[in-house]
Amino acid sequence: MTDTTIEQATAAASGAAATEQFRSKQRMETADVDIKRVDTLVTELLTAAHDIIRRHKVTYAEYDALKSWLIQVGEDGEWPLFLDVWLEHVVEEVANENREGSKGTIEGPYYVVDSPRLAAEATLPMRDGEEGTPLLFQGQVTDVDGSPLAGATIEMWHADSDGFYSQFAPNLPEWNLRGTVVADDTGHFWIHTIEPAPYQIPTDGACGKLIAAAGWHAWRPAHLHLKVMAPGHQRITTQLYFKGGEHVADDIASAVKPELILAPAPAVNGTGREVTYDFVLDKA
Ligand code: MBD
Ligand code: FE
Repeated sequence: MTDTTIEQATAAASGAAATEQFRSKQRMETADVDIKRVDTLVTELLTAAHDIIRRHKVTYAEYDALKSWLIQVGEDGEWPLFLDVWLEHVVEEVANENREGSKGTIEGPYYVVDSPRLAAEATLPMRDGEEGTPLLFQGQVTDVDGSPLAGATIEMWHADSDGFYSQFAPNLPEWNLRGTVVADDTGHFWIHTIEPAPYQIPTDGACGKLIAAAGWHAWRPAHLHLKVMAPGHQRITTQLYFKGGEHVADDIASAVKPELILAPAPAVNGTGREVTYDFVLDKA
């Protein structure tokens, strides 16, 4: 544990960075949602809230607690965190329900576009002596017919061994544990990194306050984030977890699927562990 990093990492700082990232990469279609859809969706959402208020006889004290909490979510910049932890998993489920290829899961708030491009066999950018068990993550990208996808790209980003993401916590190199690996002519890749730690939602912000107030836990299991793409194919956004890891069975973000759990073995060459995982992309 690096104490200075923990002392200086605040909910408001990572929230502000996540809000900034979201604005810069906003999916274009969000700009123009059909008027009928807005009417239907917002009316149904409000009607559901009205039903809950009546059914549970919500008091003014509870209404005011909600109001001040919502204000704090905005002030802490925690809307990306809140939405990605508690809603995104269902959006992802609906978006990808007809996919035949590899499973995906949520993107979360900490993706950054344009990470450094790396060769098919590469080590993610990391500090000298980066803490954590070395991990070789290797595999092949194919289409649903099994044809190799030459030149596919595998973007990987993940937390360090303290559970911190570069660009969202202080004192980390800009691209620490982030890279875009270009697969070889047969779609193969070999990514050397370290195993991340579980991620704890900041306890000092609005989301942490909700978790404490509701008596929940604040943890996501250790995970690798990935985006895999190839020309003419649908991009997969996914995460991979580690068998037997803490909170694999009770992820606060509900983003674990059985197909996404890795079981690394001791490395054949060198130290640490290694695992093979292949990606199957649907045609676009
Ligand atoms: C994360 O690291 C993450 O992946 C998600 C989905 C939400 C919060 C933190
Ligand atoms: Fe994450």
